[in-house]
Amino acid sequence: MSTAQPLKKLVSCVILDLDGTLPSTDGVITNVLKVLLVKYGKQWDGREAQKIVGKTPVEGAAAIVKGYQLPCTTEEFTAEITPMFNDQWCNIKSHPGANRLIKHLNVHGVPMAVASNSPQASIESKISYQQGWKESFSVIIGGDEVKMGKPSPEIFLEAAKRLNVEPSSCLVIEDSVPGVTAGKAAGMEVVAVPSLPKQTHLYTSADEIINSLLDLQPEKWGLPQFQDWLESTLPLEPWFIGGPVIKGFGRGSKVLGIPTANLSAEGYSDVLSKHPSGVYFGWAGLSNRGVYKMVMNIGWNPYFNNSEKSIEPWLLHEFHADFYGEELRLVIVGYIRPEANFPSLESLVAKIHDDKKVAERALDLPLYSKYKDDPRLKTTL
Ligand code: ADP
Ligand code: RBF
Ligand code: MG
Repeated sequence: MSTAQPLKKLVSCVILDLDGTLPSTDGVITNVLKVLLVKYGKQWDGREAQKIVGKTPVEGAAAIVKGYQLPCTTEEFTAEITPMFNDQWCNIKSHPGANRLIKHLNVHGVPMAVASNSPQASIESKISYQQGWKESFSVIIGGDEVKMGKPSPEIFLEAAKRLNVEPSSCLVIEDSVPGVTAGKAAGMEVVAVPSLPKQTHLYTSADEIINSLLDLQPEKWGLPQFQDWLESTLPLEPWFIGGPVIKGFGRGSKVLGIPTANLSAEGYSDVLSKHPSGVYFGWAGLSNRGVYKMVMNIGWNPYFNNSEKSIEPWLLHEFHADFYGEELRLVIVGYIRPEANFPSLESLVAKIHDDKKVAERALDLPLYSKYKDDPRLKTTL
């Protein structure tokens, strides 16, 4: 974004955590745990995720063995699950904004390191599936190369040493609480990108908490600013979703004066876990009607504190009827801002109207308007 930001502290290097920060390993880890736990007659309970995020593999395994009271030792469990993970690293996807960040820092010659609690071999394997990553890191350091993993600062101090810089010149980017603790203990600047939703209160020791890598502003740390924002929007690799409009909470038009169509979250668990909550925009195709400009929210609507992540597009056209059950198709072309909590209904409504203006204007730019004619917006009649 072009607005000047107060400088936090100058750094010269960036140390990145791997799992959950650059690639979203959570999906793969969850899938493997689900399969393995069934063999033990147990069922994966998502809440256990908190016990493994940011931990060393042994700590994670110990937490699962104990939490599910498995009739095996941590070592046996680790031996069983490790090959299952290894088979899955090829399926991990990079987080939105990860490639953009790595490319940006690389182009500007900012030295980068990866410091992960995972063993070196597994880091190498995970990174090898992501194009252009390996060459971009001057240092790659695994949990098996230090005495103590995060939350001990050791791994970050070792990374700084290998980068040949003072710890205070390093910016750490981390998704986990142990990682943030480790970074602060190392005397580094830390940006947290929490991978667990609604847990920001656990990350207060970080110097900044951001919702996703898309929201990182390197210039706050004296690093080169991203140049890809365009009229308050960030162009994204477009993605498509579609399905019948389902009933939501009935409060969009009634409480906010802003109707939002709801897409079933059930059908989109993959899409929802892949895309950070936030305000996006693009084009909407409604069966038998046409194609319209669209601005939408993905997230938990903190103002209403929803328990489920939802997709709520607002078609920027005067409709005077419900279209529940009708087929809605979306092409999402850009990002506007992270989802936020608002002190009042008026401020939330005002912000959503700002988003509308930003989206309407941006969608006239050739970069975005070209997707209006995408055949995927037209439903088969
Ligand atoms: P709910 O929370 O149940 O979705 P809302 O009060 O938000 O209820 O109303 C949304 C419904 O209104 C949508 O499901 C859709 O059928 C209809 N609707 C009418 N105009 C629009 C619009 N411009 N954008 C999105 N939905 C609209
Ligand atoms: N809800 C929030 O709590 N925080 C937000 O930042 C937010 N941004 C929104 C942006 C747009 C463009 C739209 C259409 C909705 C947004 N909402 C947000 C969700 C809004 O509260 C939602 O439409 C209502 O919950 C109605 O279901
Ligand atoms: Mg709605």
